[in-house]
Amino acid sequence: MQDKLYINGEWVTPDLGQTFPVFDPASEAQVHAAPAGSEEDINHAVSAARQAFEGSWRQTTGKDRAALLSAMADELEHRLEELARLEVLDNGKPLPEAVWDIEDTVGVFRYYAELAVGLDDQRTTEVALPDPRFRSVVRREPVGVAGHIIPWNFPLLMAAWKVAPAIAAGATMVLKPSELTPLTALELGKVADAVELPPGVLNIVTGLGKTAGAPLSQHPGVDKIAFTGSVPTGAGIMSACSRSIKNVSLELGGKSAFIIYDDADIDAAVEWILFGIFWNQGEVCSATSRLIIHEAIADRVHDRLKEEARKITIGHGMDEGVLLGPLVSVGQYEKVLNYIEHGKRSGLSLLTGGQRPEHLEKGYFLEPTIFTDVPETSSLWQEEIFGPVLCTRTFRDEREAIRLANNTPYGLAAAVMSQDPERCTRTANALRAGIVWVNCSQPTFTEAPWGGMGHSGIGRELGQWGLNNYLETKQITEYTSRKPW
Ligand code: TXE
Repeated sequence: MQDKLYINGEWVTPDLGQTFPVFDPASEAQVHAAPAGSEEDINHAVSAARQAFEGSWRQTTGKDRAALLSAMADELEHRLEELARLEVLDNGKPLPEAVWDIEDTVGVFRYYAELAVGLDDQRTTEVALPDPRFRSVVRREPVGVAGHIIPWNFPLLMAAWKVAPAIAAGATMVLKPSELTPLTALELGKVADAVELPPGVLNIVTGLGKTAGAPLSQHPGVDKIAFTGSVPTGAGIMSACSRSIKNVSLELGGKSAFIIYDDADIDAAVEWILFGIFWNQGEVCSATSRLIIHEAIADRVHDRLKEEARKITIGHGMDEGVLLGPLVSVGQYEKVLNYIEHGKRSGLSLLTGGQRPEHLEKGYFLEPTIFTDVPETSSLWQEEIFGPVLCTRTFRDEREAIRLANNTPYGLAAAVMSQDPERCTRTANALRAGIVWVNCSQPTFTEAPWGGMGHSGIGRELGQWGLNNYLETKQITEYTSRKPW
């Protein structure tokens, strides 16, 4: 495990020599003292990124950067098992899910390697003008120095969603991982070393939000901030970015709805519903945490959900067969428990769960929890809980289902299930969400845009959209006529 920051291609001790503790959420034991970067370290990292950006990195072709991205993908793939285990130790998630994360991370690096090659051909495109005396071309140039502030629910994958497209575009960057899960992000520094990524292109400063994240978002030498995390922190970052008019993209929380119509295949729906809320402990921004069920099938769906939720194996992420690990931290555990207690105190009907599993005395474990008939005004219905807690309500007709689904400030994702394709399309078109899943929930493809509306954020990651986050658009217009203007 790394105990130094990665700045300008070197492993350096934090300026103040401080550390912060990293815990295994399954045992509650401290497993590492990670380097705590401060404003001075951020300044150092931003200057290294600026110097790299102004230097030979600027002259690299997409093909050059693609070779580096592919080499990073190979290196990550080579260390897949080790990185997945580190992710389990740090975040708590079950090992098979950590393996998916690292496989996806490898895929993201490979995908942006392809897009980087394509960029060489598309760097300059012609614009058709109505006046033949002029010729105009559009050049796509790297944004400059990017700041990446990322969360703890998919530690390495969230880093990859930002780092890979930024490298593809030719930007340089400072990555600030979450203080709850800094371990795998620091390993990216080792990957950069192994493939000889030029110094300063990727800098990694671990540390706390206030003392490392805030100086990064406020730094006037940073051209772009890409953030994934909570709404309040995102709002603060946006306001910090406004001071030096930085380009900003935000992927914030969600309270995504899952609508199930009366003609849906109930067995298939139950599987997707459980996966949509309980994978990764429900610590997923797109978790379909509000279930909106047609009243005619509500009893059947509830019975099946209760039966299946109780079969979910809870335990240490490294144990065979475990599907639900601990929540990431004591803070997150208390937050989720407070919502559950509030639900119980306010008389909500608890279908299943709602407490620590009896067989687990230590660790931030919780049973899969389902509240039914939750009022629209309840904080459990309106606010992001970010844990294994599902809230359900019934509806009578399509209009009511859509109104219920759209009635929160968020707009990240939504799911709809029905065997009627027209109804699915009508519903998908009417939902205010950046991602709509039809007859499924949660599948995420590197090629497709990811991001939300309303309080769920600004901009899109992944696919071509993710690359665009790190590109500026410049028009060059030339007067080509010999006649005087
Ligand atoms: O988030 P923060 P937290 C939601 C989820 C969760 C809640 C709180 O509901 O319960 O947020 O989690 C950095 N300037 N999501 O407290 O604070 C911080 O160090 C700059 C949804 O962990 O948003 C970390 O690197 N940076 C989400 C990152 O911001 C600051 C995933 C995220 O932390 C900062 C995670 C500051 N002032 C939580 N303060 C999703 N959209 O997937 C903190 N940070």
